[in-house]
Amino acid sequence: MGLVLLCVIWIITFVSTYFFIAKTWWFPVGASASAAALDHQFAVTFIIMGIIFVAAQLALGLFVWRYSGQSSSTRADYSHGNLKLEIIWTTLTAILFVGLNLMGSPIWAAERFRPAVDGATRVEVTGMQFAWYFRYPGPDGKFGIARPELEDPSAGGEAALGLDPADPASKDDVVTGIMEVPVNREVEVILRAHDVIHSFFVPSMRFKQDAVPGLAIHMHFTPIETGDFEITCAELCGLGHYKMHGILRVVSQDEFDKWLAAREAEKQ
Ligand SMILES: [Cu+2]
Repeated sequence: MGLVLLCVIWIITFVSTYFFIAKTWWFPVGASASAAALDHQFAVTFIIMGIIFVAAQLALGLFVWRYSGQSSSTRADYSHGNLKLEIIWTTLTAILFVGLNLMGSPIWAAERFRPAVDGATRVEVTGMQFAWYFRYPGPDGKFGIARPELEDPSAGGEAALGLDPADPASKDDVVTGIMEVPVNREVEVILRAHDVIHSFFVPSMRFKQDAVPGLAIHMHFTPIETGDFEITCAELCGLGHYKMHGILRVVSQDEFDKWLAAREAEKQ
């Protein structure tokens, strides 16, 4: 019986480890400036944790097998544990977790605590059951005032965001259903939520942040590849959560300027 259990434990360990090593279900190719550093941090964490996981499972299988043959008449020893061992593994675990956190925190913090550079493309992203809306400030560079009492999600577009038509700064604001940005230029994302908590997730950009009602969360990333990338909502936000996705289209600066000018012209 012990040998059977050992085989089962080891087979589960090796099969599950294989899928991670073979990268069977893995990230899409990283298309932002911070993707390489994030992937490296992820790989380091995974390798360290993988080694510990495999070692622990191998030992578990061995112990199951080694001590399974004892007859039930053998008197069991009571062990109070080993204080020295407990101190050692608790310390090692603490060093590992705090160490990994310290290694990763500069990458994490850079997208949040450093303000976006001057000249970044500013896009206000609003999560709403069950769609994403993107707002650009227009030629004046200023977002118009949006009033909660004017928000009308069923109307879509500008009305959904509650743009105040009386505010001159809102006249040139452009609201779109896809997020278009120029390549190789920082994108400042201003995240808002209309109703419940959503999570703005762009796997290819390695970019993920909750959108919280009542907050305007500023973050930034720099796309380094052109193309269409999927945006999903990574926070269960209601019945239509599964269909809450969008497109991030990264294009050349020229193409972006033309696209934005065309949206601006449509408004007039
Ligand atoms: Cu959502």
